[in-house]
Amino acid sequence: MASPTLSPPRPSSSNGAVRTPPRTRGQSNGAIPRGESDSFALVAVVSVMLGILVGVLGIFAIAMWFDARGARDAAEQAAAKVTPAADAGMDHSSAAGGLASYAGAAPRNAQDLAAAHKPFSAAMPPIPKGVANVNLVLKDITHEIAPGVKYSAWTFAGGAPGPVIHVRQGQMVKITLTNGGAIPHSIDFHAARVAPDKAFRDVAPGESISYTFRANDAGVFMYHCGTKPVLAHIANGMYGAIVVEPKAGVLPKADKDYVLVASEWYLSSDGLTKPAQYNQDKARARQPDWMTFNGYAGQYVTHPLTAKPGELVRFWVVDAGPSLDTDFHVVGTVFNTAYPFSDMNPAHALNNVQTVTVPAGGGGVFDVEIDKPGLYPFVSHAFAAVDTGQVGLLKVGDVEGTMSH
Ligand SMILES: [Cu+2]
Repeated sequence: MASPTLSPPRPSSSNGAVRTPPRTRGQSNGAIPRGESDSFALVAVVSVMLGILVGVLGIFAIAMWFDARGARDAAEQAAAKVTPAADAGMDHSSAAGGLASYAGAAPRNAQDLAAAHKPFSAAMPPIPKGVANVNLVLKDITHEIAPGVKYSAWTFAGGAPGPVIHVRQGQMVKITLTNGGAIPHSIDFHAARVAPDKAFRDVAPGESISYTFRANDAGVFMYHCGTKPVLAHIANGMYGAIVVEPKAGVLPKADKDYVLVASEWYLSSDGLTKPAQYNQDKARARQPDWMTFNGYAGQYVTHPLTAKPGELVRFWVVDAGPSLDTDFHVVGTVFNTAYPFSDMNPAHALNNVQTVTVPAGGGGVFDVEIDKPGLYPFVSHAFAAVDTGQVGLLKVGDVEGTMSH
């Protein structure tokens, strides 16, 4: 946990001290002439008075330092008081201002760890038949967000993001959330038109909630925990995507469908030796340490998504936030078709555009067809996001090597 460095005031004696002139040695056998003896007396008096002054100032300085410490302690205690007792897994010590960045922290064997990491599957799962039964068990886990960087997360079904859900427009969806965590949680589906005070209500640890909705709105939607403080629950990993595929024939058939969930991570420590926790100050200041697609920095750089030349690749992108937008862009090409805000009406689509914003809490769908074999980075073109991990590669054709951006 980062605590502010309060350096005590420098002792007043270290600056502004008056130097006494170097004592001149008596030239004749140690006897001091009268005039000189007077001036030595004066210097002695001034020195004593300065000594007293320095002492008094020193006492003041120490008193002020204790005062500052007392004020800081009081602020921390006050911050602790407004923190709900149920906030296990959060670090509030940063209430005194810990915005130190742990972006890019990595162990020596980071490359090996990245290679050994099993990437979150971006491939679209099949559509279940009949009612889509979605059973999510919430678990508190240690989640790796970058090579060797661990985080104490709260996750739907054991991962951040939670599982990708795929249904067809008009299909019934039955959600069941079982709370296997330590504090209350809930589940809010953006694809649902339901009374949130009932369907999205808090579930106590050990209990379950169930509700159904008909997925009449096509697109890619966020789901997330909506328990207060929502900022913390989303930042701790409680989100995922549901794809509501438009009715057959509305969209051209894609050869590859990939789902990406963008998110930010706000860390209390570098997470290398022990799992980091949520840092409230950074989350409020929107200063993430890491940003990811599907919960792990740069995982599709090491393990690229693939396509053959000329295939239609469709990206279904949700930005889980909690607070920053994703400016989706594929380097080296132009979106043939973009469905901003995941409005899937083809008449509203954009053609031949370079970068499209996916807002926090929203979605967007992007079609690309790439003829030339190569490695095409996909990014949030707000480049601080790339710098902190929100980048992957689409490998078109059978090409070698890698490319980082
Ligand atoms: Cu929650």
